Amino acid sequence: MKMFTFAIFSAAVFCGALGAAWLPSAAHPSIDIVASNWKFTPNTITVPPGEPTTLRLTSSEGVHGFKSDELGIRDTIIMPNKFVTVTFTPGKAGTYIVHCTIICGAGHPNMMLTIKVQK
Ligand SMILES: [Cu+2]
Repeated sequence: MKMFTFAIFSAAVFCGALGAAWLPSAAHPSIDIVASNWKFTPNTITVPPGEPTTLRLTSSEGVHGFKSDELGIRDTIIMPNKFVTVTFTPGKAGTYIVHCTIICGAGHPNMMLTIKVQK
């Protein structure tokens, strides 16, 4: 009986490991970014080129905006305590600066997120 239980357990562990290895989306979890007055947290992220990346944006303070023509990120409004999701596929490796698109106060000109596209 003990042998039998062990066999089932082993099979479950083996299948679990195999399942994880075959899940392609596990390699690219979405990245949470919190906007506030006047910064994005984190303020720098690194994403791989040529693969879809999903950002989950929210605000803990104020209404902010997000957009990058270079990276193909559509104009997005970030509202307090709501999540908005954007998915984009960066083409070229490099460092991109994404500025807040809404005039949100004194610190607005310096409100930016750095997106590093690299392998
Ligand atoms: Cu802002």
